[in-house]
Amino acid sequence: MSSERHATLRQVVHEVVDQTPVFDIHTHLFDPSFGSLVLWGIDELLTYHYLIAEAFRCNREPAEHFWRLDKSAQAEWIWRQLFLERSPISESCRGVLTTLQLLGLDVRQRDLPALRQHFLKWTPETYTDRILEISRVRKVCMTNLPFDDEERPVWERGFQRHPSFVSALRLDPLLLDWEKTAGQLHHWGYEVRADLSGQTFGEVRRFLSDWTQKMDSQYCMVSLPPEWRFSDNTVTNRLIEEAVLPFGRDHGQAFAMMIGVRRGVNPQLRMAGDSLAPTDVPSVEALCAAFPENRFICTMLARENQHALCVASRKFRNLHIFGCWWFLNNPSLIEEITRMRIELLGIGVTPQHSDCRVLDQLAYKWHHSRPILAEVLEEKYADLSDTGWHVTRSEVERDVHALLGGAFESFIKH
Ligand code: HDL
Ligand code: ZN
Repeated sequence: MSSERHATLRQVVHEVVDQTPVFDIHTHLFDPSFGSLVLWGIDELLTYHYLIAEAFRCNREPAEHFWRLDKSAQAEWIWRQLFLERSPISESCRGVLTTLQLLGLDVRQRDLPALRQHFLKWTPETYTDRILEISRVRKVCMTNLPFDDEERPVWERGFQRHPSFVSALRLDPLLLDWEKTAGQLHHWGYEVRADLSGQTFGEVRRFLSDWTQKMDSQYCMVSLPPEWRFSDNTVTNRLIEEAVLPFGRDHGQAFAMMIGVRRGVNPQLRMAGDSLAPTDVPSVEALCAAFPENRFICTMLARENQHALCVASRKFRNLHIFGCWWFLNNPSLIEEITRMRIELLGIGVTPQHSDCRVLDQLAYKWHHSRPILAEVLEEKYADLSDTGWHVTRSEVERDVHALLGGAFESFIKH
């Protein structure tokens, strides 16, 4: 390909990827109506659990010293440990600075109190729209938990929904803590029994239907441990096969599985104390094969699982894979995984989601991921050009819209 054509292709691809609005298909963000559940601003950015884990490694103070501090003191401690006493070179630290830069703030003073002043002028509502605009994110999928005592009342009293926020119904307590959750469901009027007998599965399906309707949920989801196996005769699997999947077939709801988290390997770190392990891709293949009428969405936490998961998605058109999740959300791994996925799956994949917990993170997580996707796409389109197949700008726009949430929207559509 001529150097002029390559230069034009590069410019088109990077422009399109940079400007295409994103559907962020998995986050822990909330519609502004959720009040205190909406996390935003510099102190929340600095006390994101990724940074807590990194800061704890910098000294030997007892964990309780940190947990006793209030939010702003925690933020100041992390700012000192990770930004002042050593260069903020990790991806999580870089993200804080990218966000401040995109907000037009000057970090050269390294003055946290001065930086805090800039956040005083915002409200959750105005800041939400500002961050969505900076990030070019058109739609954000929340992680919604009817079992959360702070979140549930907001859904029960109802609220005016922000047009850019949609829901996903999170099922971890139902599928992974049935003993306790059965009691809660029974208290709410669902005739369920801890031993799964009687009308339990029908009543769980009624619960799923009620809350899917209340939230207008886009899909159901669960985070499964690395030990999960399709063939095990467990309460989790019986609830999946007898309740969640029949509900999914009857109501056109896809089922998302995020697999590989080992919760609380270091309890001292609280939410920052989770780790990972490789899981069993054949179990996902067996599920897709056994339930061809269901649609499955999947991401795995271990780098070691990524190639096999791509191949599984090649084998089953009812399996859509997504994201460079959590410990994979780093430039070197995003590039490796995205290149492999495009080579194996073409456009039928969702390369990235943000998993944001703090609203401001939308700005940096997409600002960091977009150029990586653009580099991979430019390389692949250049390879096509070398065969004589030259993509047009509108074809690049079509492909990038699909990769940034469009293909996912088609996949989950009823
Ligand atoms: O279970 C999940 O959805 C994970 O994404 C966890 O929330 C994790 O704590 C996280 O925030 N990852 O980015
Ligand atoms: Zn998450």
